[in-house]
Amino acid sequence: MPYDLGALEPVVSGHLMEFHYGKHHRAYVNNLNRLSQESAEALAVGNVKRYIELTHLVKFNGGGHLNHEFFWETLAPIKEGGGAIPDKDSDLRKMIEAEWGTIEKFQAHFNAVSTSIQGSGWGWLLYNKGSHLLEYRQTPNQDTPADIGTDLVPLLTIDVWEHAYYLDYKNMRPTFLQEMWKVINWNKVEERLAAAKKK
Ligand code: MN3
Repeated sequence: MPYDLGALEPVVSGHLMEFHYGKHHRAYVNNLNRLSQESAEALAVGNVKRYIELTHLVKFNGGGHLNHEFFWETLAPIKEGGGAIPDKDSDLRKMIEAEWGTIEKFQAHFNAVSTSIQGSGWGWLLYNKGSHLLEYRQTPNQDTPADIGTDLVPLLTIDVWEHAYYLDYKNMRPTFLQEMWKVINWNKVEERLAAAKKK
């Protein structure tokens, strides 16, 4: 965790983070550890049927761990630069403007489409290594961008599972999404874009 649990206030309360990081994310990690051991045991005794069942659970809990780890690093406290929009001449800003016109229009698009995700999932800003363009995509449940395509490198994500906002925002997912831009770590997003282009 790159900051204290209360450091994202007033956008995300420490109380919510205690549950989201301390309970939900923790559960994915604990399940993943247990399941990898069970999988190894199933394979060792040649129980392929059980192994395949466990693989689905490994994918869900492993995705849950990876997505949350990536999400925490996508955020930063306001006093540590959270929400500070990238410079006009930065590569990231230019690429967002080429795709959506302005940062504000990109955020509005991201919020509108992420609001419409049915049930649980994640909204993503991705770099497409094939087209060399930025894309918005969404993943259901704990699917990761790797489940959509190997050319897609994640740059930014917001968790829209109900547990990500209910304690602070009740059922108001659109308000939660609007507020979250105040704690997006754009420096980190720029670093990820630079790294993705070198791959
Ligand atoms: Mn979550």
